[in-house]
Amino acid sequence: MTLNRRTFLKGAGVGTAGCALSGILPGTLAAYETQPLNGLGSFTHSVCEMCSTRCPITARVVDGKNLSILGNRNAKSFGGAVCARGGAGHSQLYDPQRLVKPLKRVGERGEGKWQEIEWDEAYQYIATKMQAIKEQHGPESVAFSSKSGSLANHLFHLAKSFGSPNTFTHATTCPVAYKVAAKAMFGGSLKRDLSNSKYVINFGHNLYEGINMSETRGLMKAQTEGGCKLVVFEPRFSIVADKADEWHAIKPGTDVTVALSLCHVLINDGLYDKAFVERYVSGFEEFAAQVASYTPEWAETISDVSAKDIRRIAHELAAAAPHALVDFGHRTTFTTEEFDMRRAIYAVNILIGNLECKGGLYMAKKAKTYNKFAGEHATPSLAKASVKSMPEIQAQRIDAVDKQFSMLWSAGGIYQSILDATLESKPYPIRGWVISRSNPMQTMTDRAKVVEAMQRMELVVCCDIYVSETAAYADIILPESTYLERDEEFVDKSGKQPAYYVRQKVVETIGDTKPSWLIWKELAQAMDLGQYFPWDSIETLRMLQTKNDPQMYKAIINDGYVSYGTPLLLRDTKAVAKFRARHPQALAADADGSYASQIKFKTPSGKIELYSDKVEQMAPGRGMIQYREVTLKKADELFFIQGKVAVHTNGASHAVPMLHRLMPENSVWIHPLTAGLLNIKSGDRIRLYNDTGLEESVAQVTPGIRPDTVFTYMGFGSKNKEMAKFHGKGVHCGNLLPHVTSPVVGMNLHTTGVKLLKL
Ligand SMILES: Nc1nc2c(c(=O)[nH]1)N[C@H]1C(S)=C(S)[C@@H](COP(=O)(O)OP(=O)(O)OC[C@H]3O[C@@H](n4cnc5c(=O)[nH]c(N)nc54)[C@H](O)[C@@H]3O)O[C@H]1N2
Ligand SMILES: Nc1nc2c(c(=O)[nH]1)N[C@H]1C(S)=C(S)[C@@H](COP(=O)(O)OP(=O)(O)OC[C@H]3O[C@@H](n4cnc5c(=O)[nH]c(N)nc54)[C@H](O)[C@@H]3O)O[C@H]1N2
Ligand code: SF4
Ligand SMILES: [Mo]
Repeated sequence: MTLNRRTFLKGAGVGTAGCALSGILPGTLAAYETQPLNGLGSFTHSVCEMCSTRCPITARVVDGKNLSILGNRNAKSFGGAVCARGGAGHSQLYDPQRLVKPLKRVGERGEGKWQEIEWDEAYQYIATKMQAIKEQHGPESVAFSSKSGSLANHLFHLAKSFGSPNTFTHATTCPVAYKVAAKAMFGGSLKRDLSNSKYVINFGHNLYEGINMSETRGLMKAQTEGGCKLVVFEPRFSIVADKADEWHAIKPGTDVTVALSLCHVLINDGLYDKAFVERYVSGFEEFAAQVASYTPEWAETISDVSAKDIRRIAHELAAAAPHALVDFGHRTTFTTEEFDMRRAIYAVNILIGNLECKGGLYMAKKAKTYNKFAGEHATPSLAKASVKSMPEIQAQRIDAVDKQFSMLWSAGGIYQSILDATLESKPYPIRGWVISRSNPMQTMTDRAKVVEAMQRMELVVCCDIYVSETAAYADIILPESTYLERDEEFVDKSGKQPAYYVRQKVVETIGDTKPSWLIWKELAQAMDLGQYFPWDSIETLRMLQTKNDPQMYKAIINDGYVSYGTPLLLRDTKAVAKFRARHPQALAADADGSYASQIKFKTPSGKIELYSDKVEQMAPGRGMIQYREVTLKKADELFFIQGKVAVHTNGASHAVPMLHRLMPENSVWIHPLTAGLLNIKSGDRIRLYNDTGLEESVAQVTPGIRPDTVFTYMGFGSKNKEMAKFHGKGVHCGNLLPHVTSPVVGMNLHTTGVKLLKL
């Protein structure tokens, strides 16, 4: 039997009666046959989605079947490689547990009783419920959430068409603090030139496990080829710590003291880049006065990092400047004071003047900026396919209750405010929740609250590729085609030079699944909102995007990833010389051969702001960076911290057969001293508990962690019985973390206290 759309559709027609959990779940791929592989095959360029890093890939297909996945060689910084998860894409594609048919809940929420239904029935059901909520409570009572990325825009477009302002990405559970901090100080986001750095200070950026192919390879290249020194502050001996020149077992949540004391030494010992500060920075005097008391000796008392080491590291960093950087991290949920933690990190970078230098921090050069410098239309840009006369939305967002958060709404909103709104009517209840490519039951905090909020809703819709823990509580599950089965729009991937890439269908769609852009369009049509979705296909959207340049369309389709021009760092005279040689009409360089005089910041003062009036007005008392004590645990508890593991993605990949075999469960890292006191040995079953919840797993006794801290890889312990393979295996971190919203950046908090018990 051939594995094609026709046979799947045929197969999907059978067994549509409601059934409980018994072996094979309706709507999954389990019942379908596969066939042996032969032949050489063809290659398709596309984009990985095994995690949200979304690396450019090239997939090999034989007889219509995806065999293997490599990195797209046209994207140089990715080195033609993928990580273990990226290489396991076909294992997800052909996983028998994958969804291939819409499901309707026929039991209680979370009971696990499902019935396969047709798409039209699913749309009708959702549309009727959404209309009823809209009429009774207003469209704002429906929230829409999705992991950020191109497909989020389609869901959010549906939200706007429907009239709801309540759209959320995962941002407050992941990166938003470093983004808001950069916005406050530089007026926009920054990138790091890891591969050219000679000295990197890393505060828990887990790049050799929490993988981003380009950055991970960048750091590897710097260390192995460029002689870069890597200094790591981490409460545990992570792989990055293992590969570092120095590992300092910092106390969780105290990194800000070390960053601030680095600033203290740079200023006090006259090591900072005075010319840079004079030219680009405002608020230096106030900042210098602020850090005067933040000595390394002070930092040592809080962080357990030796003052002598901090002084030495500050001197080494200054000696390597400007080809050096302090990494601002990725997941920024270690404390409730992440805003100042990330601002303190940027402050060190500012003091060593690494902006727009090789090995430092830089701003992305999108087509508009690049062409301005080039003095010609050197690079085509993508147009936006916008729709005129969208409905006007009157209602306020549920998270727009306090102006201290006003820098983050455009960055995705406060995701967990759905809990406050639904459970406490703050400021009004959410009654319907449309979720796509997001698993808050596992990845937001306080699982019990997420369950309670979902139980209170009149409608929960989940679009996923598996019955995720969240989908298990939905009324309707909409099965999206996996990334290897769908076409998407062109995406801007610019870094030091403009670049674009595209996701293209690698194999024919399996089963009765659809890409989410089509799902949201068809749902809109079911609610008579079709006029807001005038495009009929992804091809139309791509053509609208590239309407000014058909060549660009062809280039991206053919190569999968296309970069234009030459890398541009504005204060790197070699890069500027190369750029000017390439573009004869380019702007004249400064006397020193750089474009230093052209650097602009979109802050109120037009400078880099160490002190921010805007922040002071938004959140009184917070204009200046400062240390604030935070309490993350009770005195008799241990710090509980988490991180990514190289072979899994958050809570998403645990069913994928190849990855499941590599790591089916997480264990809990415990220091021998702590374990000894509790009579715990490696392999013992243990309980972790606190005021929020209780979890059980296996102990792993290791000196690679502080005695006051326990660690586990996140994403395990899923409690939905549909996924029998990993149900209940390991610690469910979200079940131990309290529901918290941090000031200014609105972040979730992923560090808390736990007690241990040997079982
Ligand atoms: N305790 C704790 N919590 C955390 C973290 C932590 O370290 N500790 N990390 C945080 C971080 S950094 C992040 S980014 C978030 C991640 O939070 P989420 O984005 O919620 O988590 P994921 O597990 O990455 O993916 C969400 C869902 O997407 C589904 N999915 C995968 N591919 C597709 C697709 O092509 N289409 C559709 N529709 N669905 C798909 C998966 O099956 C999964 O159910 O979690 C945060 N939560
Ligand atoms: N393999 C894999 N790769 C991924 C992902 C994945 O799920 N799996 N997810 C992607 C996503 S969504 C993201 S956001 C990135 C995440 O990228 P990172 O943020 O780099 O990764 P994490 O592992 O979440 O966490 C950070 C590290 O911080 C340490 N840590 C915890 N508390 C503290 C503290 O107070 N101070 C210090 N200094 N360190 C602390 C943890 O031990 C952990 O090693 O990875 C991306 N890449
Ligand atoms: S880091 Fe790995 S899983 Fe994530 S997008 Fe890249 S190749 Fe895929
Ligand atoms: Mo993340």
